[in-house]
Amino acid sequence: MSTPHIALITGVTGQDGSYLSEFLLDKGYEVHGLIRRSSVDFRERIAHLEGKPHFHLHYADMTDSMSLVKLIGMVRPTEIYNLAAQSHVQVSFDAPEFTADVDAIGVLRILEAVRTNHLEATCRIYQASTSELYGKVEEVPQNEQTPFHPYSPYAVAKLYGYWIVKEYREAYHMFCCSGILFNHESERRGETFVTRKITLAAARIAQGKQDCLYLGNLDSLRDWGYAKDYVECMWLILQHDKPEDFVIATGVQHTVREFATLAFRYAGINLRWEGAGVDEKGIDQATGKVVVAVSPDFYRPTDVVNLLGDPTKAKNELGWNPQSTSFERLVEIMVSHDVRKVAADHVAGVMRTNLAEYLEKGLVK
Ligand code: NAP
Ligand code: G4F
Repeated sequence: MSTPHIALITGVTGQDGSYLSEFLLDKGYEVHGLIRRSSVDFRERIAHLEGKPHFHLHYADMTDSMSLVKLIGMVRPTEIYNLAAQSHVQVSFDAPEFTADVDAIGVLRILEAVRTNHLEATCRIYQASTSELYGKVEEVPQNEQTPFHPYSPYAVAKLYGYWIVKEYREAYHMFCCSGILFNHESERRGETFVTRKITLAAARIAQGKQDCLYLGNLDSLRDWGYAKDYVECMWLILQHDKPEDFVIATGVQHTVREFATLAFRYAGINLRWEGAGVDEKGIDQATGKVVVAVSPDFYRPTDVVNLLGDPTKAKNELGWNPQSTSFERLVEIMVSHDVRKVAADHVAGVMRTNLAEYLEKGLVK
């Protein structure tokens, strides 16, 4: 009988954790997810998986070593996907210590929990690393050899995670790897990341439920891919014959302004841009109304403005296709989802959280 595939996913309730759970269940894995205690039991992204016989959830926390040691000892995973993180860059300026605890020391806790349970030889570990490591970029595009220059408390914490994984690989011969993933988005993306903030606002504005969308740096360039495509790569990295780090990206770059222009177009609004800097406005060509404006509240103390990944290594060595979902298709998927969601919320008379209003007033970053 072949060895059973047992995966432990930290961050299972997040965007990537939910897609990865689906992907691994389809492959026949026994999937265990780490969840943390919260005052509201709201696990929207994985609700459809709960109750499935091969899907199990366990309470623990990335800031609590003992809970991790116990959980890993009980599950005895053959693969760990460490996706848990305080993943919002702007929030990391407000909560830098918590970000470091989860995103840096949390990685160390996972590695040590594997060693404590003597699973080094049987458990492969994937670490959710990030293009934010390139930060104030030293070259464009960025590949596995590009020097790092982290440019936020989040990126500095993630840099520790990257290096400690490399250290444990060399010191203890563990199969642990970092996927250096560029931005990947979806209809499950958190609502305060720029893409989802835009697609939800475009849907609401088109349906008369919001007047204006406030954004920060419109010139920022990102290499945006589809999250569903990226979780396949996490798995491929752990199936590779040797433990290595990989850049995962599409190799195509767009500005925040371009994303907004396309999202509004898919929602039925053609934008014209006028002005510059904080005075720039996106105007609905049909009505002349300002529907996008800039608010300095969304500027960051230091911002990463030129991310473009070179996925050649992943393409050649893992056989991964970086272009399976185009930028245009990604925006279309997100907008059409949010147009339906906003309409359904209205029909059902659902009182949404005040997030939309807060976002509009610039009270939530
Ligand atoms: P996400 O949606 O923000 O999900 C983060 C997950 O981490 C959630 O499940 C969250 O749980 C969990 N978490 C946070 N603090 C925790 C703690 N103390 N203990 C246990 N769990 C905790 O993030 P994502 O977009 O799926 O990204 C997944 C990973 O990839 C993250 O590490 C992120 O930094 C990294 N990454 C993401 C991208 C991207 O573009 N999406 C790119 C590169 C790297 P709750 O639901 O309880 O909050
Ligand atoms: O959507 P963002 O908040 O994503 P960011 O900072 O690139 O981080 C995401 O991707 C990383 C991979 O590179 C992950 F590691 C990380 O966990 C996260 O998933 O912002 C994208 C860009 C930034 O330059 C930001 O300044 O959009 C700019 N932006 C402009 N207006 C805005 C806004 N970002 C947000 N969140 N909200 C705005 O109103």
